[in-house]
Order: sequence, then C-alpha cells, then structure tokens
Amino acid sequence: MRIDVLTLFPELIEPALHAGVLGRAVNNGLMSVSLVNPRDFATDRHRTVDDAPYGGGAGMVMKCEPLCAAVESLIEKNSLRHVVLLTPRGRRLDQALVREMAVWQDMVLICARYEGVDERVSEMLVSDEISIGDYVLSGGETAALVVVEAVSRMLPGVVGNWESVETDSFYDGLLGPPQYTRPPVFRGAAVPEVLLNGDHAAIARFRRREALRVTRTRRPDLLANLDEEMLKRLADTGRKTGIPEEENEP
Ligand code: 9D3
Repeated sequence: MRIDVLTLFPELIEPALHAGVLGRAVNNGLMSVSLVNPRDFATDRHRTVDDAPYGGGAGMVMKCEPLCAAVESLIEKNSLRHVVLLTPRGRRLDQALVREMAVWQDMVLICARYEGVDERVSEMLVSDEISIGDYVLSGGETAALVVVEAVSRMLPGVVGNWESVETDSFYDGLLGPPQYTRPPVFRGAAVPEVLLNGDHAAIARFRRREALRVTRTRRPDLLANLDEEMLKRLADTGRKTGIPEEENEP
C-alpha cells in the first residue's frame, strides 16, 4: 500500500513512521508512506498556504491552489483513487472502516490546520472525509498517524505475530480479557489459578468469559453491536450455550 500524507508539519509525523510495528512495515517496504508539504506547491513569494475566511471570523483557511496542486501532482504520479480529508465532520473511524481502507491500493491523507480547508478542495478532489472521534484537535496530523497505524496492522506481514491479529479479530467488537505475567503473586495479589495450570480449553473459556464481563462492565454499547456471526463464534467455543447462560450478572 502506498500512502501520501499532505501536511504543513511533516516533522510531526516523520519520526512515528520509523518506530515499532509501523516502523518495521515502512522500513521493510510492506507499505510506503511519503510526506508532501503543500507549501512546496505555493507559487507566491511568501509561499502562502492560508488566508482569511470570506465573510469574516476568526482564524485562517487553507487555500485551494497549493493543496490542489499537491494532490494533482500525486494523482498524476500514482493514478490515485482515494483522496481522504481528515476533518471533524468526517465519517467516524472504527475497525470496520479500517478494514475497508486496508484493501485500497493507495491513498492521500490531507491534514488540515487552522480552521480547515476551502470547501472547494473537498468538492473537487476529496473522495472520503474521516474523523477519528468527537474531540477537537489542532490539525489532522495526529489523525493521519492513527489511520496509518491502524491500516498498517491489517496488511499481510505487518504484524509479525499473526496470532495477535487473529486474537484481535476473535475479540472483534469486544474488549480483550485481562492479561497477567510473572510473578504469580505480587504484593498479595495472585494471578487467576486457571491461567497457571496449562488446561488450554479451560483457559480459552476463562478468557472468553472475562472478555465478555469486561465488555459488559466497561462498554455495554459494544455488546449491542455484535453481529450474528460473532455471537455464534463466541457460543461455539464455549460450553454449549455461550454468552447469556455463562454470565452471572451481579
Ligand atoms: C475550533 C474550530 N472548529 C469550529 C467548529 C472547527 C475545527 C477545525 C479544525 C475543529 C478542529 C479542527 C482541526 N481538527 C482536525 O483537523 C481533525 C480532527 C479533529 O479535530 N477531531 C477528530 N478527528 C479529526 S480529523 C482532523
């Protein structure tokens, strides 16, 4: 997958591309991420990228010309089909959207600063508008990193340990169970016995039950969204009947 990120602050994104799981994916060429600064496409003496809003009001708006010139140079180079604007008004990012994006050959992510981009950029060039959640950021850069990292994990070979992707997918739509490591007792607090005894079927049942308990306690809204298939998978690996019977509501 090829991703081009359009940003006035490439230095905000650059170091994150070379750390951890994402860093290995980029360094191994499993995905390529290029940073493009719209300022490099401004043609005036001061390389202007923003201007005051028509109609007045606070702040500045990102100008059409440099942004469009930058996007169009990428389209020519790569025959791009997905031009994404990161914006608070966009479709909320979730794992379902991440999966949709993971099959795209390429995308350009446009990061806005100031009060946003001239509406005409959206109308003329943008195919998708995405938000990462209902809180106010100062620009799209951190949102772009969220998209790049989440999408990268869905590409074959990026997460070295495929089991952890499978585990994530098993718990798709659920929170994970609590995890423990050594020592078996820490300041009087013991690790649940079942995890120590090597009975893998019992461990699987325990974890599934715990995942459901944690999800019900912390994010009951997630349980309402589970689809038929997911409920069946959870039931199949359980004792006969699955979810409702095994859960002991306080
Ligand atoms: C305070 C200005 N707001 C007036 C209603 C509009 C506004 C413009 C630009 C608010 C935030 C931003 C900058 N945010 C993003 O570029 C952004 C974002 C976000 O703020 N929250 C969640 N997802 C995203 S994706 C891009």
